[in-house]
Amino acid sequence: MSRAYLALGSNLGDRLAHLQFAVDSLAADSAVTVLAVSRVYETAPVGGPPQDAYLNAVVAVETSRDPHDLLAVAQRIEREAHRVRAERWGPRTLDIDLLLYDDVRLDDPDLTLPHPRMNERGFVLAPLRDVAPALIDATTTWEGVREAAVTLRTSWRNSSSAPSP
Ligand code: A4P
Ligand code: MG
Repeated sequence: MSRAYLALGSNLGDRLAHLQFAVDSLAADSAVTVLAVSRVYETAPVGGPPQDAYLNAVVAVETSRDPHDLLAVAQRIEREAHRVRAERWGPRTLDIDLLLYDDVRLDDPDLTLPHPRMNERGFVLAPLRDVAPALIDATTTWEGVREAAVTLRTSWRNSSSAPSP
């Protein structure tokens, strides 16, 4: 079993519903157990064209899938959320990035680990700190990142650690 951290982002449509869909879909995968879900942050867009604010969160999982397989699951969930890839860093219903996977370092064309831009991005580091406080300095603050007044539910229904009904 491996431990991985995934970043969720949405700035189109019902942003919270898209993040919730991502958490529920990850939990529904029989090879993925959701261990923790961060708070939700409302964040100013970084890069790309002028666009609306994002909601961002991070999910910690345990998984028997290898990194490429986990990325494939993330991309399937993005497609199910009707994500349209129009332009890089453009607005999206749902973005799911793989931040960390154990101590794996990878530089494949389709998968870089750790995520190459995570350390410069408050919208990733603030929620990552919620679920992995040992990784990030407790005193750091980031401009354009604020806690949103909403939370994500954790669905254990279909995960392998689901309590018996
Ligand atoms: N890829 C390589 N490594 C990874 C990885 N570790 N995790 C490849 C996920 N994907 C990885 O991604 C492009 C390609 O990256 C994929 O084909 C995959 O094989 P994409 O999701 O199709 O496109 P993208 O998300 O537009 O590009 P990218 O480079 O992932 O953008 P970022 O860096 O994710 O930035 N501002 C705020 N406030 N909040 C946000 O969430 N997100 C972005 C997107 C920009 N600004 C933002 C936010
Ligand atoms: Mg992405």
